Amino acid sequence: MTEACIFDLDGVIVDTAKYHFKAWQRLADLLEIPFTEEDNEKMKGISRVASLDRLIALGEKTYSNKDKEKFCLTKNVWYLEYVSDINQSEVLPGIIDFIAQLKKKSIKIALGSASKNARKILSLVELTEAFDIIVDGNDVINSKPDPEVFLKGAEALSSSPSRTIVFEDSAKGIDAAKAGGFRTVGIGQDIHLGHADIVVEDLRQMTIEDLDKQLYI
Ligand code: B16
Ligand code: MG
Repeated sequence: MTEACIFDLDGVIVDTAKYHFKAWQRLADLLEIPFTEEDNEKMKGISRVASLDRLIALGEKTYSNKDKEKFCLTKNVWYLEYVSDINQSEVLPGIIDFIAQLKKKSIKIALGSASKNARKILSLVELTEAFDIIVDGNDVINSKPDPEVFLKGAEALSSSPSRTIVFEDSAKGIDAAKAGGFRTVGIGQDIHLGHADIVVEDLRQMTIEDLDKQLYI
């Protein structure tokens, strides 16, 4: 039934969401802006620039464009420092086996990430070759919750959104996939992802047959 699967990167394929949080937390501390894990949850899936705007709004501060550019650059330097020596052990549970299942069934696979570092991260965890198509933050104009990143992926794979599953760990990512007419699987907690078609903790024990049964009723 499923023609293709599109995976988000940070928080779905790789456990890098925690490093984005760590880097934003460090910037928030520097700017003396109160920032919690709950605030970070709302920044998941959105672009670097949009995330910074959100952080600044939390602190009720205003900065020049030049300063904002500098803050984005600094956050990214810290993020890259945190991920510099990650390896396949940071790939999230069940992902490698689930991708193998899809390959066996000749179901096409795309990456749909807001991150401009996506290709670097995939290379560090040795998963670049697993994807038929990679669409990331460098390839889109509109960031999630706009569906552009997923629609581009589906178009490149020649799959119809209604027969394509999007796997996402962020509420904004689920919004984006739904806006594009995709089937959605939330990876994480129901409290944040309750609007997805299905929510699971991770992809351990998951089969594509199970998903087909649950998603196409
Ligand atoms: P970068 P995803 C998103 O990746 C992250 O969830 C989000 O926290 C981050 O700010 C965004 O990428 C931009 O990332 O600064 O590396 O370009 O979850 O869509 O794979
Ligand atoms: Mg994510």
